[in-house]
Amino acid sequence: MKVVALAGGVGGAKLADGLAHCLSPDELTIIVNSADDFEHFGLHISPDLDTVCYTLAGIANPQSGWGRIEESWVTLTELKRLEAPVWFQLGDRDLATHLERTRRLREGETLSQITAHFCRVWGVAHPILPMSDDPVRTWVLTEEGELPFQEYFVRYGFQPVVRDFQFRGAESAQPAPGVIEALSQADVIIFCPSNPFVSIDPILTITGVRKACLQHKVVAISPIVGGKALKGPAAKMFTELGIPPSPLAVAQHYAGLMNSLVLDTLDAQFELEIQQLGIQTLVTNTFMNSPLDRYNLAQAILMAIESGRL
Ligand code: FO1
Repeated sequence: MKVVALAGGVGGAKLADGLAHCLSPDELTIIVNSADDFEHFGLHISPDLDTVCYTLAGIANPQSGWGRIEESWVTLTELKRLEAPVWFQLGDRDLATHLERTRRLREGETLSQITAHFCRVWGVAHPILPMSDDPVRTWVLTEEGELPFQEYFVRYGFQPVVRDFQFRGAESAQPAPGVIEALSQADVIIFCPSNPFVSIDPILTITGVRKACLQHKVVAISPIVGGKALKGPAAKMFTELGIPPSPLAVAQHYAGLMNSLVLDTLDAQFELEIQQLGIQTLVTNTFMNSPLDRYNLAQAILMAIESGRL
């Protein structure tokens, strides 16, 4: 079975890792949001790409889910002494990634070429593609004004109340090499349990991606469980946009695009209402607290797809 997974940050990376333990590199391609990318200290930082790559390489920080395991913070400590802007925490090992990515970009390599090279070095066999090699940047329109995504998310701890989102540059951004090819060959496209507004939607704005989704079976995993986001501000965003956060809200967000939704056992009461929208459902444990949880969830989803339940 050929699977394409669309993924954003930590939740997406965990399911992508589970899928990578069930499917061969020929069977699974992971397309990652690059609209969270930004420049800091003159370095090009690709948080979602790094989170997915580090996770599949087994070198992600298991506590935070982002950044590196066995990280040291010498540079950040010295930067703090120099009164530099240290609101975005860059560890020493992680810094090597950003330094080398930035150097290669300046030499003319593309983000997807650099990602492929890093994956080779880190021993990641499954193809991980940025959604685009062109710059797309998420801006969050809040009650306090418009903010670049990482300022909203990290600097202000996603406290400002959101009104809308913009993916600047998306209109002219081309899909990265391999993105449309992978989507067109997919038996199923999986929307990982990533933030619908700022992780999956930016990928869907890239030319050809939404159209490919409309032509294929799409299975989404709800990132909202028990009215809360598994991680990050997804539930808060739904609430601030006037929508009670639930798997039903996720189903309605992806309406017309998605055939099936996987929801947590804690939310089983929403199953009927979601099915009444013409969406197939799978109710299972979606918490991924261990690598075994990731594998079990991926396996349950793939088995349900193979048996025609999803
Ligand atoms: N998230 C934080 O909440 N605080 C940080 O200081 C932070 C640093 C960071 C450094 C490298 C990296 O790849 C990711 C980092 N993240 C941090 C996570 C990241 O900004 C967000 O999780 C994603 O952009 C949202 O998907």
